[in-house]
Amino acid sequence: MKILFIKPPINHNVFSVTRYEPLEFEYLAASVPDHDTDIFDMRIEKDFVKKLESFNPDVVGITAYTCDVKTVKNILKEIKKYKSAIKTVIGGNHATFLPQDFNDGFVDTIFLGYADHTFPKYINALNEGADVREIENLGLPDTHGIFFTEKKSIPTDLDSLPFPARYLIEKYRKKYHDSLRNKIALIMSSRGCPFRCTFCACWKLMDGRYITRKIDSIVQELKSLPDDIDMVYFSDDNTVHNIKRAWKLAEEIKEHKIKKKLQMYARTDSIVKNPELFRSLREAGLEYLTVGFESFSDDGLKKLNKKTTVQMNEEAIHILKDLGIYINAHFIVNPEFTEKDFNCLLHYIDERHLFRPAYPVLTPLPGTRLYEETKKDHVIKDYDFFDFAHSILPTKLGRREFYYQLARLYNKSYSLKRYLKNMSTKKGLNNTRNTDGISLLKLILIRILAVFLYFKMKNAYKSEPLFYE
Ligand code: B12
Ligand code: SF4
Repeated sequence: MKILFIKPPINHNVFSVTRYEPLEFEYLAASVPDHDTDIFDMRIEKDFVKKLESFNPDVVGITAYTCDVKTVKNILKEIKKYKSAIKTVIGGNHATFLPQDFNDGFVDTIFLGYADHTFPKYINALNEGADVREIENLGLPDTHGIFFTEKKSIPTDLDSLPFPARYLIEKYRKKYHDSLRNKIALIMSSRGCPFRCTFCACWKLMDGRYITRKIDSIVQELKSLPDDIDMVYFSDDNTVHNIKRAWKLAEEIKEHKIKKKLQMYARTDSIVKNPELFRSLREAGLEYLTVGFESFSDDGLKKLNKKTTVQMNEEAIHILKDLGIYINAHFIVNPEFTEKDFNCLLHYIDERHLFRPAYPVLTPLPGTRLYEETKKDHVIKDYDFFDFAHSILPTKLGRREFYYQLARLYNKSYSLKRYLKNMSTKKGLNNTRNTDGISLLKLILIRILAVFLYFKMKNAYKSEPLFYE
């Protein structure tokens, strides 16, 4: 069978200076080696109808974050208009938690959860004319609604999965990069998370379990990456949860002399309890660590069920700064913020010399406890705005004031004045440690973009489909 995977274009609201490889499709393509597969990345190329004409697929698979749902539904409609015989299939986070959103006559099959085992079963069933209703974890839309096949736990053996079919994205390889334009590859080393944060549904995808790949297999995959890849991004929910394993990973990477810059996710409790592990990971190449600090107050952390404390966050910052690991610091902006809260957050990051902060607005993503608890209060229903820059929930401040404060927060965080101040403070293992790896040239570029972004964010209330004041 001929299978085409389509990565949708980036949502027009999302500001993104990065573009990462579509790992989900590389895994799915690898799961059906006997079939003819291709990937079409609409973040790079636009004309998918031309691709349909030239490739002539039997099956088209699409993925969708919540903020992409509207765009993806339009693409699916166009595909069916072009040729209704093409089987259209959808998967990913949104489809898993709100499959009913795809019951619109343009989708043949909805995949629920990780599909490494169900996708090949499905393709083989189609190929052989067998009944797909025998396959677990599918939603099959029909005129009466969606027929759900048996729900089964996702297999936990990640080592039996074939390596991602990276040869399919060779044509795009030069276009995948991080915000500093490092050529980047993604690697999945674990899945799931044992924590239960209220704003996150990632843990649900693995039914609350944390499963990992064997270190040998990760090392083999790292070794198989093209030489010109500068940076490897661990696309896990919680890369450093299993400490013993993380030690082994660091040791093996060093032993095998793998010279790539690494980027991972970690929680502050893992950092504080294991500073020496992070030294070892640093020696193995860990350059950027994404850390969900989430809040500057214990009360805020408690409400999010993060199970960390401000004290822990504080210690983690010191450890990482001392080790010279750049911190991608995430802080959630709560719609209940007052002007004082915005100021406290700014003060917090300033005092701690955090120079790569991101401020996602608390967003009730489908599948989260937050979504269930707030469903009736959403002031925006349009999925295009589930972009972490708009507030789906009512804001305590007026909408105009809320976005002004958010724009100001970003503007001040990345100001030239802060940069120069941080440059002149104590230097550790790394000369630019207090600017978290951002060079002056990079900052100037950020500042140019920031002018545009500042006004976009400040005026976000004007473009909202529903707002009140
Ligand atoms: C790495 C990552 C990124 C990377 C890029 C990933 C990429 N390929 O482009 C970066 C950091 C750039 C990123 C950006 C964003 N991300 Co992100 N990201 C992740 C993370 C941590 C891992 C994703 C991954 O690579 N997994 C490994 C692959 C192999 O698994 P997978 O994608 O889940 O695919 C499997 C199944 O879902 C299923 N499947 C998926 N699609 C399809 C399609 C078909 C046809 C089928 C059959 C099956 C199928 O089968 C696959 C194989 O088993 C997830 C967390 C998570 N647990 O999902 C968040 C996550 C997906 N991201 C999320 C979001 C919101 C974003 C942003 C929109 C945030 C923002 N506002 O900037 C941006 C989007 C930018 C863009 N459009 O490119 C949310 C999505 C939630 C939602 N309901 O929408 C998640 C779940 C995190 C969260 N906050 O909860 N992200
Ligand atoms: S936010 Fe992070 S720590 Fe919390 S449940 Fe999600 S992946 Fe786990």
